[in-house]
Amino acid sequence: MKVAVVGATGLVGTKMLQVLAERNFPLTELIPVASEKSVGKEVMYKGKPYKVVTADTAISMKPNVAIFSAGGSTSLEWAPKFAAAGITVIDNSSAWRMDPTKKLVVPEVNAHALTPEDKIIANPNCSTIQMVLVLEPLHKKYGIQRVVVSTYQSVTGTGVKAVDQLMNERKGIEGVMAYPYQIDLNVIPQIDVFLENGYTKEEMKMVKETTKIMGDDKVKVTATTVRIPVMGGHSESVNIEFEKDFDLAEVRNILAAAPGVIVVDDPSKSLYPMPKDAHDKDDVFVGRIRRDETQDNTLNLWIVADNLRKGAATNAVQIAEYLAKKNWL
Ligand code: A2P
Ligand code: 11C
Repeated sequence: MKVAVVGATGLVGTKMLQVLAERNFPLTELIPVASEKSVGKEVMYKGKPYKVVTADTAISMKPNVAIFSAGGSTSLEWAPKFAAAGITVIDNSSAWRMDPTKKLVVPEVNAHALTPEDKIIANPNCSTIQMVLVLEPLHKKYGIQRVVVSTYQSVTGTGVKAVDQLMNERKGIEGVMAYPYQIDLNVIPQIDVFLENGYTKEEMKMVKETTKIMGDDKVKVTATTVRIPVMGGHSESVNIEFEKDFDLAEVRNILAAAPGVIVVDDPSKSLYPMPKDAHDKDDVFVGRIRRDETQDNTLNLWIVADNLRKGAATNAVQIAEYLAKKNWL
């Protein structure tokens, strides 16, 4: 299987190479793709160097699948060209997510929606992926009516420039700013741009993508997304109102059995998920599971995952694994 990684020199692209290698994806040839300025540079895969090529050259090399993480405009321009050449595209940008003709996939939740005809498949936003993995098994059992989520998001979600900003601020060095404000010793209640309704684009991604992935517009989501000076993963405080009542022990059992989810929840030992522990892990961690005592049928919990792993690279590679297993690539 020939695999192109478009954006192979970026933060998520680098993680994709790492995840493909770790999971032993059935890859016979790697085609790393980046912008013109990076052509000829080398990226490492399983200890061997591979030369970066342009998207045009990659198409002529006829990969079976191209995993994109090179930004929305590159995806809008290049994904249709790859697809027209018969190459399946898995795209990590927001370019195609809400296009009704494209599937938005978290394999544990809706891989069944995929068909061999899907040539451009969208990978959801990181903060959405980790939340739906936990919501889906509970929705099946108790029927979710409403979700109120507040996020605590890692600077790695913004990219290298933001990681540099945090590290420079920590060392007292002046440098490029990824955010309009200092992030070290601060909290910024804005992720991405503001929209006309007063919410940010990140907040509305969580609202709309959740409904599309779960395939049920009865699941209402309202979100506040916040950047914090943390590396390693995104955290989420989630309040979930169900149609039916639940038993807390049963909720824990459902989550413990859910694919890709690990329950870390022992208040007596101060055990709960933290981004420091989720870093470089493929799983989604859930804890602080407790009843909301102010309202019937309502649960509070805390979700943490590495946003570059399950939130981006791992989810995209899992989609590719599913397609490979079906012999659709
Ligand atoms: P390059 O390193 O040559 O700029 P990040 O999200 O971390 O900023 O990474 C973006 C990734 O997308 C990089 O690998 C970048 O390559 C790549 N990229 C940007 N523009 C293009 C393009 N037109 N074609 C292919 N890759 C691109
Ligand atoms: C962040 N969630 O943490 C964003 C990054 O739509 O894939 C990912 C943006 C996206 O800043």
